Amino acid sequence: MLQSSGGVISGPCDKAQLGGSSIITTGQEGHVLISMRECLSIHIGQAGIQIGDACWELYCLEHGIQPNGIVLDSQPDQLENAKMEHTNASFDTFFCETRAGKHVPRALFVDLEPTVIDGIRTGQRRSLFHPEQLLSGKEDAANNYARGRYSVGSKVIDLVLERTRKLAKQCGGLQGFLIFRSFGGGTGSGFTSLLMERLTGEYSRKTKLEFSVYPAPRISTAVVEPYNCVLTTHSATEHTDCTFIVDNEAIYDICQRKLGVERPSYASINRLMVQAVSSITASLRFEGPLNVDLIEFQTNLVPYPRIHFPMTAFAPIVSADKAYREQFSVSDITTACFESSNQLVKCDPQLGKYMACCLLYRGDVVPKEVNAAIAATKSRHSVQFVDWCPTGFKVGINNRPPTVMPGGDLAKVHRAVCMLSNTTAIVEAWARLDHKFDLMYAKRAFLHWYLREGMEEAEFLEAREDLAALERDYEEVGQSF
Ligand SMILES: Nc1nc2c(ncn2[C@@H]2O[C@H](COP(=O)(O)OP(=O)(O)OP(=O)(O)O)[C@@H](O)[C@H]2O)c(=O)[nH]1
Ligand SMILES: [Mg+2]
Repeated sequence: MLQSSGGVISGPCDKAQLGGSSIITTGQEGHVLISMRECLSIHIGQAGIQIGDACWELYCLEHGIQPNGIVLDSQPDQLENAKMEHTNASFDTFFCETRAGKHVPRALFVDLEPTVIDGIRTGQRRSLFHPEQLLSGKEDAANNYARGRYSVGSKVIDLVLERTRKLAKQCGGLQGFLIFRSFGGGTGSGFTSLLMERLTGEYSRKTKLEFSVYPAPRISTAVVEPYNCVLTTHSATEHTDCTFIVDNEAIYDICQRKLGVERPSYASINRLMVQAVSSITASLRFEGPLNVDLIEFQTNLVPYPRIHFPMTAFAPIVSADKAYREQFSVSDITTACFESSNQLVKCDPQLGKYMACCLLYRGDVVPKEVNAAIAATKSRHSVQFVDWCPTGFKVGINNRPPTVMPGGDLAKVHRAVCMLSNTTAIVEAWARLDHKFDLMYAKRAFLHWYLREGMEEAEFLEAREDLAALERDYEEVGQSF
């Protein structure tokens, strides 16, 4: 375990200024000593759990950890990443090592019903987790926020908190929580809202970041998803520091158009999503050039507490059969991030203004090329920043190229980038949802299901007003002086 008092940086480390962007680089043998900053991942409901499964599959591949939790260092040729990670314990932020040398994810899987978690219990990574990390109840929330939060959810919340405490106790310096869920499911929306409130009560100083699946009409399973989404956004917004929205519709289209998957399954969608999740969390799991911890993301991306929904884009997205024909330069992948076809949320960035931009590169990338790519981007008219914000790009480089999952749709590439940008364009996603909410609510359609579980109509009105205020907040930050 790398431990030092207060996060001392030692070793050959230089900080290069790139016209408004800062890059910290470390020499090949250099060490950036950090105090232990563990992250707990909580995967809630079907979407949260299935994305979680893909996520831990990828993390294990990246760190050379086998599905049984043992590091693959006895056969270093088998996995190139295992070799790289051999002397590197940074992934202890995400994995807890037992005395027997097994690496157990610092994660909790929670669902109100058993079938999805049973898939993990019997799946390929069944021995990766301790049984206490996989928590399921008997009946789900039936797509109903009120059941997830009040009637059904309230019966399991104490057990979930108890298991969370147990995991938190295994941490030397818990940094925060990463929450994975859908906005539209009853458990994902309702139970998550309840949990976030309780986590704030118990861990008020810890960061909470969310990866939340935005409902897509083509893929969504219930007509009431806009209700659930508005209700959970209202109640969870003040308990979340940053929410990365992943839009199933956007990713479905990417899988079809760019990866040639005719009818993308959740597995295909999740595999693409977790590449972005992996890039976002890479600096927390790998020792190296730029250690952007959760707080640093937040500081750069969130100018006001409520304006905390960055847009994610990823490049290159290229299918496995094109692996050896196409290679992409730093300039190519940087440019691609500003195109809507590489965004994980459906909205038009040209209609909005940027407040912040983080570029997280992986693989064969040098600062000079990044500098040139950013300069070219800034000169383009289509990329507009708000008046009050310097056009600063925060850049991170992780020298390890992205890892592809066996049997996945993505090609192995030498370099990739994930862009996190706070743009006013994302308000489009809220407006779309609010409109759908209004259509149903005008007729009070499906409301009785919620009232029957003890909710009051006032909560609907309050939530909808809050979302209207959020739309106005975004308009305001985009206005010129
Ligand atoms: N990306 C992705 N989306 C999913 C997945 N599973 C479900 N969804 C989406 O999530 C929403 C439904 O929520 P679920 O996560 O299934 O619901 P839940 O949280 O289990 O809640 P209940 O089943 O109502 O108790 C829909 O918009 C689905 O399209 C998945 O594996 N990946
Ligand atoms: Mg479910």
